[in-house]
Amino acid sequence: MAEHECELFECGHRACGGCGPALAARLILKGTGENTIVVASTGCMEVFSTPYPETAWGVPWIHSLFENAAAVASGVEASLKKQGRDEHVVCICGDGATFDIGMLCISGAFERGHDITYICYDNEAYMNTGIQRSGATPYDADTTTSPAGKCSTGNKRPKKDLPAILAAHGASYIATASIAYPNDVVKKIERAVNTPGPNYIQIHAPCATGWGFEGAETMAIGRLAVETGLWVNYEMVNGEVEKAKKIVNRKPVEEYLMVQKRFRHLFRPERNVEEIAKIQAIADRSAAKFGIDVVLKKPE
Ligand SMILES: Cc1ncc(C[n+]2csc(CCOP(=O)(O)OP(=O)(O)O)c2C)c(N)n1
Ligand SMILES: [Mg+2]
Repeated sequence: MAEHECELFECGHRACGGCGPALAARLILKGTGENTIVVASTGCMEVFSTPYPETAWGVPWIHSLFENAAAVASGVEASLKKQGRDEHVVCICGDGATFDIGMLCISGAFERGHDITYICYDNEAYMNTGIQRSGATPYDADTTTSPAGKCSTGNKRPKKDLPAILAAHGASYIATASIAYPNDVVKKIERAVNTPGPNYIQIHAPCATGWGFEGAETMAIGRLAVETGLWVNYEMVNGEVEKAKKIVNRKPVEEYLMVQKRFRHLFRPERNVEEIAKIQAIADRSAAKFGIDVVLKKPE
């Protein structure tokens, strides 16, 4: 069967309704095609897609530890090269595995220059173990290890800039994407696996359970992240930003924050004007950095 005609990531798995990462997996395999070997770290996606003896994966799939997917992929790639084989080697890992515990192995794999594509599905916390914060958790998000309450407004640290860290490793192609823009995800994955060298893709993948919204809203929440500038879709080639998705009349961050329980404390018991302004400033800085704003005057 020709590539893209069948689903390489099958339905019938055990993800929550409206799971952003499950959609990411489907889109990733549409981009890689069937000539692919997946290395997956421990996390939600591993758990919901491979309950023994079943699997949702229509391509060879290896489960690594939480921390060493990039090292396992390095070995797979080296072995394939020695055998003269040409499968794409792709890591698909959560943000905890990527931003925190797997950093050492990722750094080593990128520094050694393995021909792998490392993909992080970014649901912005350790969801599988009960919504603990990670280095990808955004400022002020309520998680079980950054609880909002009388003394705290949630996660106090900014989201780590992992694309910049991997650009500093000399990665040839880096892109951010969102499941709310499916064709863009597929195109970027295709480009990454067909670009030699270690490449990195980070996919924004909203989590209904961890962020606190109805499963039917996943796409709308994903779009709001982009439309407010809190998530920017861009591509970097050899360390330089080549393209960033422009946003016409960027929306205020409230529109994204107020529809998720993880930010509910910013609106109750009363609006926390100061904290919302800090989050607006994060979006404004990033919009200016990537030059995404297009301001059109509304007709009088
Ligand atoms: C060394 C080690 N520490 C902790 C764990 C427990 N653990 C399993 S999955 C996970 C969180 C995964 O988070 P992330 O990578 O963001 O994936 P998600 O579950 O959000 O999809 C943790 C802490 C483990 N398996 N191994
Ligand atoms: Mg996660």
